[in-house]
Amino acid sequence: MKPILYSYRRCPYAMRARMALKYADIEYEHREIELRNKPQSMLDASPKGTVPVLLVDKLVIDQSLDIMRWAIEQSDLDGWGNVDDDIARVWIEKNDSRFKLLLDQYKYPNRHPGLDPESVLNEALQLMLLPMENALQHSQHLLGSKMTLVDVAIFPFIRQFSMVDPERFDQLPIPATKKWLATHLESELFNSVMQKCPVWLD
Ligand SMILES: N[C@@H](CCC(=O)N[C@@H](CS)C(=O)NCC(=O)O)C(=O)O
Repeated sequence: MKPILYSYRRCPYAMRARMALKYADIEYEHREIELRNKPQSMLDASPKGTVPVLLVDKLVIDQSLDIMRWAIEQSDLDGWGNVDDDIARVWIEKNDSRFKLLLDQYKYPNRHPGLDPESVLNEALQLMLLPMENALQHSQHLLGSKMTLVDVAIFPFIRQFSMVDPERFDQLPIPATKKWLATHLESELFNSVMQKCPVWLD
């Protein structure tokens, strides 16, 4: 049986998982869900109710990074997994914790009426975007001359951040980061995992 992926098109965690599965050339059954109406079969497999969830026979992988790692264990022709684990962890943890929080604050200002979006943007710059710019001024990808799972894990979140206020993002002094983002946005890999799929019903 093919693996099954429960996914949501616009979810950045699901995007990174789909990109890794595609990269590793893994055939799977795609089950597009609605976050407001999650299929019972997904909740039975993973009661925490977040996407992505990958089912491989009896194995349930319900963290996006674990799905990425599983995918590149199957096939890793371009060496996405050849990284210094400590450096990779620092980037990804920063993205998934503090930067994700700032992203949500920036994206949903109505839910955070006490916060000034420009201050949130500035915090995100200091925390994530300027360190990325520094790295990308020196090399084409975050960890050097080759793309790795770190670039792919982080890219969907930077994309989402850039889309909150594209004009404001355009003004930021981060040319190398914008180029990195544009390269990912234009990539066949990304575009191939963004096709619209009908919603799966149990
Ligand atoms: N740590 C999880 C986070 C996944 C996550 O939070 N996904 C969101 C969608 S982007 C979700 O499913 N949220 C549940 C909901 O909104 O009900 C992972 O890396 O897979």
